[in-house]
Amino acid sequence: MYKFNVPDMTCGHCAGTVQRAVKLVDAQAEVAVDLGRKLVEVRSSAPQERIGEAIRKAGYEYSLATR
Ligand SMILES: [Cu+2]
Repeated sequence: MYKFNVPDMTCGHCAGTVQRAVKLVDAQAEVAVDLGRKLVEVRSSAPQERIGEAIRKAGYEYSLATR
C-alpha cells in the first residue's frame, strides 16, 4: 500500500483526475482518495515512483505519507 499526501486536491474533480492517472499506470490498481485528509492510498503492483510520477504529471505535487 502506497500513501501519498496530495495537498492540492480540493474537490471531486481533482480526486477523479488523480484516480484516472493512477489507473493509467495500472488498470488493476485500487485507489482510495480521502479529500478531507488530502490523502491518496494506492494498492498496486506498479512501482511507487511510477504512481507518484503519474500523479505529478496530472498536475498534483505529492509527498509520501508516513501514515
Ligand atoms: Cu478539484
